[in-house]
Amino acid sequence: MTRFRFTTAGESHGPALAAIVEGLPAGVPVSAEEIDRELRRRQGGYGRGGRMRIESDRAEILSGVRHGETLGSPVTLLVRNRDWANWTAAMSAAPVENEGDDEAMRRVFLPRPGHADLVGSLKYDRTDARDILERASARETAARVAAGALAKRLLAEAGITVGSHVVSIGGIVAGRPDEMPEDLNAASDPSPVRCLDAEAEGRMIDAIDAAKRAGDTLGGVVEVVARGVPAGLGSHVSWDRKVDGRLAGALMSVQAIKGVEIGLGFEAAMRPGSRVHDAIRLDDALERGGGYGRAGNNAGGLEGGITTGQPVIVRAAMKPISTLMQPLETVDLRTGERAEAVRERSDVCAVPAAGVVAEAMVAMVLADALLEKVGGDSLAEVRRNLDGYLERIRERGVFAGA
Ligand code: EPS
Repeated sequence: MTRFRFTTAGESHGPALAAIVEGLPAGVPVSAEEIDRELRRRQGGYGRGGRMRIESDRAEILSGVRHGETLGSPVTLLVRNRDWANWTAAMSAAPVENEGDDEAMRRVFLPRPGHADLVGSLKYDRTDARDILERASARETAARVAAGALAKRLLAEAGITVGSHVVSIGGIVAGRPDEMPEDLNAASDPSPVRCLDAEAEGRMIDAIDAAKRAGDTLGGVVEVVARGVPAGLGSHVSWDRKVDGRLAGALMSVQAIKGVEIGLGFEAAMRPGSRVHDAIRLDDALERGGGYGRAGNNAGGLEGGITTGQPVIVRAAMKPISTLMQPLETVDLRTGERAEAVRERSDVCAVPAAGVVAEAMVAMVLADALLEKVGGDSLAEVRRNLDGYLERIRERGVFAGA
């Protein structure tokens, strides 16, 4: 990310998470309430564990916003961990007296297969895997969602919306609606698993209950849809400017994500080209496609690393959470003895929340690509540049049709 950048900091049970967001133009309306709405969406979903009953995530805006509008300067967001109150000694930045008390320090010597516990401990030369898992925890995604809310606001001001829904949980696959709802989140958010198929929703909930009883966890697939994306974001000219690669990288960086598909995805590899590629026609209906439309959208709104003007459709596959109440075999980091992995409080399934996190990541990649295309130091300038560009490609479409 070059134009819109963000970084996060903070441990899962430290005092707070923070995000610094750079590159927002001046004049973007921003409110803590709007960010908090996104944070609440991330906290929800059937299958979450005890932590979400402790937290009620709220963003404090520490810089970059004045009287409800961005200044163009870096925006700092802080999300406090309420659970910190229970961890002040175990996670103290300063040395504490009872450091030798492994239990009080909540030290972890039994790394969980699938988590960063073992590899992080090797790489950073730590014996207490708590030094690793605190940052590897998906709690960090709260900061991403807060930052993503700013990107979403910028995109909304430019006519671009980003929503998501759950495609599958634990192997139960939702039926696909004939047409995606225009306001995707309005349709998916009321579902406890953020699923558009009511019949599959019931089976997903049963599967989560069964996994919980068995001390197990479940993964799944989420889909993000971005609408109103103009044709021409990203570029074919260099590998690191392709929007599909940037989306895949951004989504794969989310905790527990193991795969990303765009449009038809892996299915495209099974079909002949005639049943994959989306025929081109002159079509005014695709408002931001420059007067060109398509017979379908198997490409997921991306060709040659450039957006086509059709909805951008990306799916991410989340593995099951690696903290199991019926733990797998592991090795004690102190003694090398065979042991059972640590049981920590955790979620049974966080797939519905992963959709919200995926929206944030997609929004930040698209905000970056939008600013790269049209530039602008103020929101008004971004809009003017975007309108000028859209007019130019529309003229071309009209010309081709004449
Ligand atoms: C999470 C908070 C964490 C976990 C979960 C995500 O809180 P705690 O560890 O205190 O229960 O519930 O993280 C994991 C499942 C993980 O493996 O790291 C959150 O805020 O999303």
